[in-house]
Amino acid sequence: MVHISRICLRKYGNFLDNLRLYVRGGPGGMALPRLGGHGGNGGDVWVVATKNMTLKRIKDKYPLKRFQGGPGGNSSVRALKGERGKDEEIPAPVGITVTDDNGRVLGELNAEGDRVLVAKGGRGGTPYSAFEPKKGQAKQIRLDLKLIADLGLVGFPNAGKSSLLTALSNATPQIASYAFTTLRPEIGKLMYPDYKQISLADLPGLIEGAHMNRGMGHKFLKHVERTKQLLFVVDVTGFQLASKTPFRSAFEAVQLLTKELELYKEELVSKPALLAVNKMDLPDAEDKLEELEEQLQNPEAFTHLLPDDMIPNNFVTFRHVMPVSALTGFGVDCVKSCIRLSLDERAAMEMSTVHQEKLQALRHQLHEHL
Ligand SMILES: Nc1nc2c(ncn2[C@@H]2O[C@H](COP(=O)(O)OP(=O)(O)OP(=O)(O)O)[C@@H](O)[C@H]2O)c(=O)[nH]1
Ligand SMILES: [Mg+2]
Repeated sequence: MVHISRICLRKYGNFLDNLRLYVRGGPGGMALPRLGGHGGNGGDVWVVATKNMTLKRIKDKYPLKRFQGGPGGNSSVRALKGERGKDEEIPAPVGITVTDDNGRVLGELNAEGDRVLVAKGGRGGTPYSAFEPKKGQAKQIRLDLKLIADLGLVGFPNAGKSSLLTALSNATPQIASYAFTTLRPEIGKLMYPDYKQISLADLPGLIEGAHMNRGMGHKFLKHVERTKQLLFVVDVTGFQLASKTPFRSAFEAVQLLTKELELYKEELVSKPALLAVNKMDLPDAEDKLEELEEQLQNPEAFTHLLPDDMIPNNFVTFRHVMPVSALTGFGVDCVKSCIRLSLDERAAMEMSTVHQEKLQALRHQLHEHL
């Protein structure tokens, strides 16, 4: 009898698809009432699309997640007009929507160099403001990676990704027995009895060498970045692209796919991931599944099956390993529930982080007012 699902404990990945930051414009400089001098304006805070940046990198580089513009210079006898405060720039990845805490969109970063103003510096003191300098704007902002779907299907060609999407959702992608049937992402919606909807992106198949752009690899891998979680799909009987390329078992396929993602962008591998072992209707599928499960439990012991340079640095621990047949419908309901479970768990975890951060921000504000 086939195990319907094996739940593996997996540390939640550290891939980030959103990040909250505290930003504050610099305070305006002091005026000089005696000589009618103006204080300089405080510096602004900008989010700037920068090459090779990720949300995780912002968090690692700025653990406090607080950004402040420089203070405006005070007016003095030597310089009646105080200097303007220095602008603060937050480097962020391309493909980001910037919102404030109320969900209002402040701007989008669609290309390298795009900039969004998130907090204006305070005006320096002037005779018109009774020489009182102003504080800069202060707010929490949120950077959200623009996602194409909640989950993305990752697999070699012909694994049955499009067939699985068809079995799970209302989508009708093209299905065929030749490689690279899918060339553009197609999104399907998974409907649940409580009206919750989850989007699943059917992505083009990856091949060995995708990270070096083989088989339009980069274009395809880019889509994988833009989903919250990954649904790996492998053919339980293995895969061979062409008669001249090596045959890969399901275990090898999992590890080679992991390595391709890792070589493209290491963070991708830290996304929560599930594994659908497809084509369970084929002969010997149960024996092969058993072998795969054994190998996945102790992948280090089976690295000799992989080319030396294709052993992943970190093996993916799947949140669920789900045998399924997209053709007969076996296990499809289970895949659907596991997907829901995985996303709900992640959302609950994120919610508790947001609450903790809000609490921390309140404590901070209180401290500042004391
Ligand atoms: N026996 C069997 N065949 C399947 C199953 N799922 C898919 N197939 C067949 O496998 C072939 C490839 O299926 P697709 O769904 O197009 O595979 P894909 O992963 O989307 O392939 P690409 O788009 O080329 O990457 C088709 O001939 C399907 O009919 C299954 O559960 N059992
Ligand atoms: Mg396809």
